[in-house]
Amino acid sequence: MTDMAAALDRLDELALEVPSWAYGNSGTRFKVFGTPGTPRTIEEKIADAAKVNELTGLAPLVALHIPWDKVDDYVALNAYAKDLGVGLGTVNSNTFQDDIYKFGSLTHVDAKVRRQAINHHLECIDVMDATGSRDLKIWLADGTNYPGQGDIRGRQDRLAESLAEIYARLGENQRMVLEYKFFEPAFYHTDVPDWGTSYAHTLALGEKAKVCLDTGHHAPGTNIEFIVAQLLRLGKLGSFDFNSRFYADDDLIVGAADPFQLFRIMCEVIRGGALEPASQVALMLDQCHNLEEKIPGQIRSVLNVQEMTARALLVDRAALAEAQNEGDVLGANAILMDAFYTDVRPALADWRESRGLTADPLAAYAASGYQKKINDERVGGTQAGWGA
Ligand code: AFD
Ligand code: MN
Repeated sequence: MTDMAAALDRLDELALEVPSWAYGNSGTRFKVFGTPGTPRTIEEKIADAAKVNELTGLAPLVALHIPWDKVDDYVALNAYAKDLGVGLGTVNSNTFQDDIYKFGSLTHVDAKVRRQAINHHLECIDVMDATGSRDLKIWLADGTNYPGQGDIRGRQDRLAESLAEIYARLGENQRMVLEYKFFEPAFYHTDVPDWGTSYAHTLALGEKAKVCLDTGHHAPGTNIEFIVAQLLRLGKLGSFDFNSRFYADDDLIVGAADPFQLFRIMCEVIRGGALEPASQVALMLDQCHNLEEKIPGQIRSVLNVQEMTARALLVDRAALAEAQNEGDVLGANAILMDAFYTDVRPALADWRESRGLTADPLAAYAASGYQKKINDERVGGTQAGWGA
């Protein structure tokens, strides 16, 4: 096994992006519970994200969601974020909440609806011009609920045409990441349901189009780390939306349902060179916690990614390759499992202190008084949520 110090030395490369919407109220179709201290504005969401980054040193970027985070002056918003020690990251489009999109957006049979959806994405790229963001994230709720409801192939053709117009608008250093999801809100078919569809469309578009892999968007039992390895090998993995789910797309605390799967994913991230910032693979979280307090939930999430990355960095790759080449099944598996079974938490606590960070970010947050402060200050107004 690689020695701990050498492994943790590489952790400095780990930089995560947290979603602005993780700090707002969220829930299920049955109920969205409000919580005291919930942000009312994107500025308050950024302040909460900055607290996560201050305590963990792990999350220097905040992803925006348009129109939820719409402001008049994005340059000022960028400066506000920078003053708090964070930057503005991926711009996430939203063509899943306007009534006009009830039967689809970029795939819609009506050119007027497609036009509005395309224009929304062009506006998102205008936002990127102002914030200096690199990635436009496109996740479409487009799909159908019943066989026969829509022309599956025709929708692909219209999708390709719409994406091509959006792609043409991207600037020199901008990218589009096309996110797939196998179901929900559409129940029979989704127009971008799997990595193959996203890969096919992004390949047709060109170099600046990549796949976004949301770890909560696969059928149960899917070998996600295989998809990670394949997309990295093809040069088409643009970003992750890390989250966790037991059954559907639950957007739970990262690693909560299956820390071993997160470890295996991070093993392929490291093997594929995607831990290095130069890889330009965005390690973003997509979280919507219903019950737990938002900020501690995000702290837990980023720490879980850090912990599984540290374990994955312990894998002795030379020994593993040798065992693999020799067909040493049990030996190769043992090399991987030795790393996974290693409790890296004490060494991580020391590592954090060596970098001037608190050894225990969750305890530090609880002792910081920040939650009481925002509970007392954020009275009135409209708490941010899925619609806000
Ligand atoms: C929902 C979607 C998808 C998307 C996110 C932000 O399932 O994961 O990335 O909203 O729009 O979680
Ligand atoms: Mn997502």
